[in-house]
Amino acid sequence: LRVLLVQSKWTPVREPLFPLGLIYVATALIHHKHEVRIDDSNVSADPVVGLRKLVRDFEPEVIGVGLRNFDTVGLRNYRSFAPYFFDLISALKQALPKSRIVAGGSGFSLYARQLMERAPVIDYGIVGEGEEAMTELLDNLDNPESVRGIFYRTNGTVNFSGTRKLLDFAKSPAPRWNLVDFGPYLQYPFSIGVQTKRGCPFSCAYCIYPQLEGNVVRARPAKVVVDELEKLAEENGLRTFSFVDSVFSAPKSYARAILEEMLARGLKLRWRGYDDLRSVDTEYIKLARDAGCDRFEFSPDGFSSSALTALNKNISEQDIKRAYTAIKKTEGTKAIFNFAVNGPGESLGNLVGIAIFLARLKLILRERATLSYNYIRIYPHTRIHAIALEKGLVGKDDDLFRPTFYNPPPRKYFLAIVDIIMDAIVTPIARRIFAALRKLTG
Ligand code: B12
Ligand code: SF4
Repeated sequence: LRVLLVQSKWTPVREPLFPLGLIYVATALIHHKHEVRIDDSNVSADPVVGLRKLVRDFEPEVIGVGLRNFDTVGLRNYRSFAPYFFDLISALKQALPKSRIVAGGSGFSLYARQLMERAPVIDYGIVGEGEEAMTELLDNLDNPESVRGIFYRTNGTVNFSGTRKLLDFAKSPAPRWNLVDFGPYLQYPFSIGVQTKRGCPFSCAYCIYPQLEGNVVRARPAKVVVDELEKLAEENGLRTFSFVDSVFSAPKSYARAILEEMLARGLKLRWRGYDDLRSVDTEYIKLARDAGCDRFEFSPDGFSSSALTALNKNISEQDIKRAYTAIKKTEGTKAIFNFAVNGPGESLGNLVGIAIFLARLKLILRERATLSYNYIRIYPHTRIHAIALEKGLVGKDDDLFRPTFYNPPPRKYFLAIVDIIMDAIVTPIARRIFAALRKLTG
C-alpha cells in the first residue's frame, strides 16, 4: 500500500524534533513492501498547502498521523497542541476522502479513546509501539479487531482490540534514517533522537513512560547503537543528538558500555539524555562528560524522604546530594534538576527545605545548574491517579482529558503567589545578578 506518515505540529511553541517515531514505523512498513513517505508539519513553510500537494501527487491509501506532543504537560505556561492535530486530520481527510486515517504516537496513546471519540475522521488508533501494530493493521484494514493494540469503530462505537505484546526491540532493524532530510533538524541542537533501549523498570507514582514503553528494558547491543551514531556523524552530518531513552543511565553497565565505545571510537558528538540518580557518581559523570554529555538531567521531583516515598521514587536525599556533589567536583559539566511541588508527602517545611537546597545549588554551581519546578500532571492509570481519587482531588468519572494537576489546597494558593513572585521578580533579578557576575568574572 502507499502510506503517508505525517507528524502533527507543535511549532512555534516548541522547536522541531526529528520524527524518530515515524522513522521506526516507516522502516517496519518498508520491510513489508509498503511504499512510504514522511512529512513533518513542523519543518514545512506551509504545512497545509504542502501536504495537500503531497496527498494529490502520492495518493496514499493510508495516512498515519503522529501526535507526539499533545500539550506542554506543565501547569505553568500550559499550551495544548490538540487543535493543530484536529485541523490536520480534517484537512487530510478532506483532501483525500477515500484514504484511511490511522493515528498514533505518545501524545495520542495517552488519550487514544478520548481522541477517537472527539474526532470521528480517525479510522483507527494505535496505542504504544507502532511498528508491528501498523504492519498488521495494513493487512487487516477490514477486520481491525484481529490486531492487538488497535482502537477501531463498529457502528459508530469506539472499541479496543486489547493490549499487545512488546516488540523485540533488540532485534529491530536499523531505522531508515534517510527517509527524512536531516537539513532542517541540524539547525536545532539536540533535536535528533537516538534510542538505545525501550522500557523503564521503575515505577514512579506519576510516570507514564512505563505505560508507553513497558517496564521491561529491551536494549540494543551497545556496538550496534554506536555504529549507528558513527554512521549518522559521517553520512548525515550529526554533531549533537539526544538519547531518547526513558532513562539513559540505567542500567549503568549498559550506559557505560555505550559511552566507552563512543570514547574508544573518538566520536566527537555532544549529546543529552535523562539520568538515573541512583547510578550517578563522580566516575560516571566524568565518563559521560568525556564521551560528550552536554548536560545531565535529573528528576528527583521530591526532596524529603516522605515525598520521595510517596512518589515511589526509590531514591534518597543522599542520592540527590551525591549527584550534586559529583557535578560540582567535575569540571566542564552542567546539569538540570527538575522538582515537583505540592505533591503527596510534601509539607510546607519540605518546600522550604527544597528552596534552601536549590538556592545553595544555584549559588555554588551558578550557570552550570538549571533548576526547574512544576506540578505533577495526573495521567490516567498511574499511582498518583489512585492517590488523587482517594483524596477526592479528582472525581471518579473524570477522564483527565482536561489537564489536571496534583495541587491540593491550601498550599496551592500559597504556591500560586510564589509562582507570580518568581516569574515577575525573582527570576529577572537572578538573571541580572548572574549576568553581572559573568561580566565580573569574564
Ligand atoms: C526523549 C523525550 C524528549 C526529549 C526529545 C529529544 C529528541 N531529540 O527527540 C526532550 C527532552 C527534548 C523532550 C521535550 C519535550 N517533550 Co518529550 N519525551 C521524550 C520521551 C522520553 C521519548 C520520546 C521518543 O523519542 N521516543 C522514541 C520514539 C521512537 O518513540 P515514539 O515517538 O513514542 O514512537 C513510537 C510510538 O509512539 C509509535 N508512533 C509514533 N508516531 C506514530 C505515528 C503513527 C501513525 C503510528 C501508527 C504510530 C506512531 O510508534 C513509534 C515506534 O514504536 C517521551 C516519553 C516516552 N517514554 O515515550 C517524552 C514525551 C513524548 N514528551 C512529551 C512532551 C510533552 C514534551 C515537551 C512538549 C515538554 C515541554 N514541556 O516542553 C517537549 C517538546 C520538545 C519539542 N521540541 O518538541 C510528552 C508527550 C505527551 C504529551 N502530554 O503531550 C511525553 C510522552 C512525556 C510526558 N511528559 O508525558 N522530550
Ligand atoms: S520517572 Fe523516570 S525512572 Fe521513574 S518511572 Fe518514569 S521514566 Fe522511569
